[in-house]
Amino acid sequence: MSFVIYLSRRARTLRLLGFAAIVLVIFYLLATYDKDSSNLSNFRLSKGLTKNGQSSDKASPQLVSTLGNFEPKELEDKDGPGEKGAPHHLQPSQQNDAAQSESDYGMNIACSDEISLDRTILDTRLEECKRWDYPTDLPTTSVIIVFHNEGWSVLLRTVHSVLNRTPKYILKEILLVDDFSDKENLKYELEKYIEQFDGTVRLIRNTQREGLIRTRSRGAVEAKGEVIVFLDAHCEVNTNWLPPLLAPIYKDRTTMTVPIIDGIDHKTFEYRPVYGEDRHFRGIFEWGMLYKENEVPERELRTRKHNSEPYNSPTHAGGLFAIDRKYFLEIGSYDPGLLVWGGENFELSFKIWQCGGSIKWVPCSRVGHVYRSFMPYNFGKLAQKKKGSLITINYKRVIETWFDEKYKRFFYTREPMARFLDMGDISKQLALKDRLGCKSFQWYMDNIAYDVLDKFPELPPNLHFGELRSVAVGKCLDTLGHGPPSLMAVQHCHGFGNNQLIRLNAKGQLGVGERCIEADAQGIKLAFCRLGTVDGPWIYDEDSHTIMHRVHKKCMALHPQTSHLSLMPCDVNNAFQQWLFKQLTPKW
Ligand SMILES: [Mn+2]
Repeated sequence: MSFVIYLSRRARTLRLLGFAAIVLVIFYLLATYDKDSSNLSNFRLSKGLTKNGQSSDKASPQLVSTLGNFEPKELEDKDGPGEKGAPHHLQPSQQNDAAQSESDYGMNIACSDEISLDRTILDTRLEECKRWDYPTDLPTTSVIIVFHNEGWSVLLRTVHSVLNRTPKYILKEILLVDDFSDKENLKYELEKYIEQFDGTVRLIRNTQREGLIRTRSRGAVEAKGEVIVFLDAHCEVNTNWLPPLLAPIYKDRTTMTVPIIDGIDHKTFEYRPVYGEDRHFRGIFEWGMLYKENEVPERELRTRKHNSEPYNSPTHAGGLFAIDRKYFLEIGSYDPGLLVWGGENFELSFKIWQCGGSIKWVPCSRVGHVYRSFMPYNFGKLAQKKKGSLITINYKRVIETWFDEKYKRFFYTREPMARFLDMGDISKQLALKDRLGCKSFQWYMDNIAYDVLDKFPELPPNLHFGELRSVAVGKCLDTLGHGPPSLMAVQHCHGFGNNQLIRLNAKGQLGVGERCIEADAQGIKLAFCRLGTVDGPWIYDEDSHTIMHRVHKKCMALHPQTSHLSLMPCDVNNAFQQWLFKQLTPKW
């Protein structure tokens, strides 16, 4: 019985497949018929267009049973170095070039140079992503790529991947904005190279170094597309990456969309996903304003019908996103008082959410990004005259503009030296917030970033912060710049804070930066703070100057000979167990 059913099902399936094959052949013939007269020829189109090219109502993407309307007709298939996103390894004789380019660029340009600018990469999308039909009258788009002394082949592979994987009629232009590079090949040679693209690739240059943030804002002003997409200059866009980013903006122009980022290895240029399959993440932050990601909460996932649909995110990493150009300018683009780089992702996120817009991450849009080993250039003149850490100055501007008082306190608890920083004048930002009628930060925390406090709870105030100096040797507790888990040490007290800026909060947590100080049998250690907790085991006695571990009932002690730090039975008269918190004053 079941065998018979199996046979008849099989026959039906075969008939269906045959029919589908014939339809596909007809479709192919139709679609390729007017190849040269149509910009759309690379893409299967075009349902739902009315005469003037406007959709009667702003259509939403539809999940269909066939291949989606913007999916490429044929799969890219090539062989060669780095094709299909495979890692490419140089010959041993090329190791010098590799090392040189890694120190010049923070990535192995010698390796990149051997890989085709038109290479194929892995399609990392969920299967379901291939079955979405998107509206065909999506807004025209400028892809804005800001660069400063980028490696030639990496920059141009970004450009080629966009040209190869974007519908021509939607791509208004690729706008390259040069932030005052001085590498020779990025001058005349680059201008000459892009001539082959007949104006689709446009190049403008700053006449002095402006930094990423201001250069992006300039790109937005100069762009001609209705939507702007910012990409870093070391990316490769994946199959059918743009329509999924545009569809939510087309539906609501106050929506900003963010692609899911894949990793491109900075040594081998291997293309690979950074997130586990079928798990969705979104951008959040901790109270020192470090960018973090969190698995998307159920509450958010439930709002969607299909697993490949976009979802709301409190913030984004900063480099890659799409936004309606006029909307971006209406909300003041980036705060022009922000310096060079850092914090601009938060500024834009808080502004968008609090002032009535939204941010969506889009699982069906994937873009590869090279994570560099280090930033291969300095900020030159941009960093001069500024006192203190540029990035913390930016954070201070952002939180002073967008946070409510309660949340500002958390930032200053986590970054106590920020109180001393000169953030400049934010009156224009506050006026903009007023003019746009923006909601409170509490509203944002309650409705959008409601998962932040699960991971990073409200911070108890610091009882003490500053250098933690050993009474016996006059040296300071120091992380040595190591990451956790690692042993803490004592070093000459330099007075700059940083790795020697220790905080003890009212719940016994001893912190340095975003890390915690804990103790085990090996000694006093820098450790990851337990997510979702702000307490700790430490008690500082202001009379005896000892730091006691409540659980082990022992005290933090310095070994007189080895300088090793460990827990020892408490002895209030032993100078090697006595510590003084010394509040720091800024040295800038
Ligand atoms: Mn980057």
